[in-house]
Amino acid sequence: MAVNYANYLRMEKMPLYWCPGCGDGIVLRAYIEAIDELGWDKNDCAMVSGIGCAARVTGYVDFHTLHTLHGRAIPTAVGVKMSHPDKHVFVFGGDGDIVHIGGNHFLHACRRNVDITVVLINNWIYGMTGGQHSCTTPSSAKASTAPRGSYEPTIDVCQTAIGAGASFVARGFAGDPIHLKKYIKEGLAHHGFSLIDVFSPCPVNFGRRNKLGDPVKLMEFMKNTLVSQAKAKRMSEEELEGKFVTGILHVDDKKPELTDSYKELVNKSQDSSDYWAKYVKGTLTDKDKYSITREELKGLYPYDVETPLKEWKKI
Ligand SMILES: Cc1ncc(C[n+]2csc(CCOP(=O)(O)OP(=O)(O)O)c2C)c(N)n1
Ligand code: SF4
Ligand SMILES: [Mg+2]
Repeated sequence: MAVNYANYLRMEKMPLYWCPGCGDGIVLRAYIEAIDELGWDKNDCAMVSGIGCAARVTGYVDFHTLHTLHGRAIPTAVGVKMSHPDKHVFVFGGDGDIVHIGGNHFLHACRRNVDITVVLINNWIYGMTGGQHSCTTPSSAKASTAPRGSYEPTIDVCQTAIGAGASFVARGFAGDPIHLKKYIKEGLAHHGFSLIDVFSPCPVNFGRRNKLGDPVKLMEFMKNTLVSQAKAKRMSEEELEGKFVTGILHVDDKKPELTDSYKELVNKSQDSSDYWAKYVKGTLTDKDKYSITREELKGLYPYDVETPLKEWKKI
């Protein structure tokens, strides 16, 4: 059945801010189609973004949305998910936002395996602010902060995510929206931290400065940096140098998910009658406080500094 895109968009906010030839709209379309195929109620969905061209998306989609600070979309989304574990929570953002300034938060969300989906629009540049280089800018490509070409090595976002503990990692391309939709859909359905790294052109602040021609030529240029998993298997390490592999690169269904682990901890605490359980439930009496043992105090210290410190003197 045809997708009713208007159902997922705030039509009163149109036209979109993005430049002609920008990949952001293609990624958004694939995203909406993935949600539509999953049949999720948009009122059960929350999208969080930071700042940047890609991050502008939270103004346009008709989910619950939060347009936060540059680099801070992920921790905000983690907070939303921890307090609403039954809802679908996702992050949309650029390479600068998610992995450059936001790199620290990115690593810890991967490690914690919290059930959010991050769609990273990787256009190799800080688009919104005029083309400064980011950690994904290809070596020797020009940027406003690298007029003679960047001399820094680049980061492979997917390998970084896998190394940090993400349980679903895929790479797609705005020039291949059919596969992109599939990766996004599988990432959304996955229970755990999912990342979809999407190579997407910024003809204005990357293509133009690097004299790559019109948006179609930039698409072709990006495509030539990508290889499918099947093809990569037949290539040597030397041939793979400077290439990025597309497809679903990693899935781990066994790793515990953070909101589940937290729920388990809360349930255990609720069932118990020890000092900490009473503290959490607010049923701690003065008698409990005065009878705390040194061993219990040691166990509690990292969580509750004030009360045990006061009680320490009374033991
Ligand atoms: C703390 C902070 N530092 C810097 C900025 C300025 N700033 C806004 S967007 C942006 C870069 C965005 O690049 P990216 O995340 O790759 O998104 P794109 O515009 O390429 O989609 C920067 C540096 C800011 N808003 N806040
Ligand atoms: S500056 Fe680049 S990333 Fe931003 S809207 Fe224009 S083409 Fe897209
Ligand atoms: Mg960018």
